[in-house]
Amino acid sequence: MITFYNHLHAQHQGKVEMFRGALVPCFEVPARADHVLAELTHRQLGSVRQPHAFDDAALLAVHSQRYLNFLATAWDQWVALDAANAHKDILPSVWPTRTFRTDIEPDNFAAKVGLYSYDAGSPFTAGTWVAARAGANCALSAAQQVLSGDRAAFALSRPPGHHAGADFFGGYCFLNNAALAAQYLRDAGMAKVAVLDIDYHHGNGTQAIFYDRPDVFFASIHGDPRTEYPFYLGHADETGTGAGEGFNLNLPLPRGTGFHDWLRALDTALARILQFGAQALVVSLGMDTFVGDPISGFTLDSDDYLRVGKTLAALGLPTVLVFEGGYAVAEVGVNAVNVLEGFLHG
Ligand code: OKP
Ligand code: ZN
Repeated sequence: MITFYNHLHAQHQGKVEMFRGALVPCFEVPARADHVLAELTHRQLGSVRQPHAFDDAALLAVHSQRYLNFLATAWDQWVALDAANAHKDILPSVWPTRTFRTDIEPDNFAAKVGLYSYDAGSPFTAGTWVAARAGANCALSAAQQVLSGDRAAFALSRPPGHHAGADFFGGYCFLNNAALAAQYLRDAGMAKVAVLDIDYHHGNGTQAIFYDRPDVFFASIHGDPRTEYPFYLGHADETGTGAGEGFNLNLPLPRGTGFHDWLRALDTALARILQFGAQALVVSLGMDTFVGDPISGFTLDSDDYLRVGKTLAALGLPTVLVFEGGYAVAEVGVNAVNVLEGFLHG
């Protein structure tokens, strides 16, 4: 299996995120991807390549023009406010909630940041745009590889993507890599594509992007949003809207859920994906379901990921795997590569 590795990922390196009234060190750190790359290389699970370049049209197929303009210019706007800002990350502090307008982009920079975001935990840094863009290219390259006939491909990138919507960032995510891959497969002529999100956190961005569409089925297994981030989306009664009604499946599970119950949810999701008639599968591969994850609440262990990979492969679909969360840094490499090994040799 070919891996497209985001060689520019370390340019996105947030310093702090807001947590309980204090700025604490970021959980989403460059070492995460380094560990996966090291384990992949060690176990020789296929070649590692740099992503191909894609033009803006591939991004515009998912994201809005004004959001992409903002991402591309945010850092320069920030430093133009005050040269000393070059040493600090951008973090939002004001947002348009219910009753506010979002159709007018404010001139004020802080107001712009808030318009395009939804939490104070996702620092935007000097290299965020460059890194996120190269990451999107990894997902698109993996999709292209599968279109050319490969059974599967892996996009090894950070920052992650599944919380990013068409026009907002949040949850450490800026460009929705999985959605970009799925849309790329659609635009290349695959009529039905499924996105399966097995990160601990609900993929609210991906769900929102495809919520009114019958051509991309979205299924997600995640911590119950009543207690788990992103809190405001991911309930079982969200089944799609309009033409997309019936093409969204949420399987929230309580904090503390173990592999047995998690695997039953996976079987449910995979059965629905088969019933849908998907021609290709995009997996949002979050490794934060691991028992040792510092910000999550499921209890999968490292060996369980071999079985996860084997189960995904049994679906028999061309598969794009996209790296998402996973914050037990020392173990994230073994866990992610176990999924790949289970997929290939399970
Ligand atoms: C991103 B992905 C921890 C706060 C958690 C956001 C979590 C984003 C997870 N102090 N903040 O889905 O792994
Ligand atoms: Zn997550």
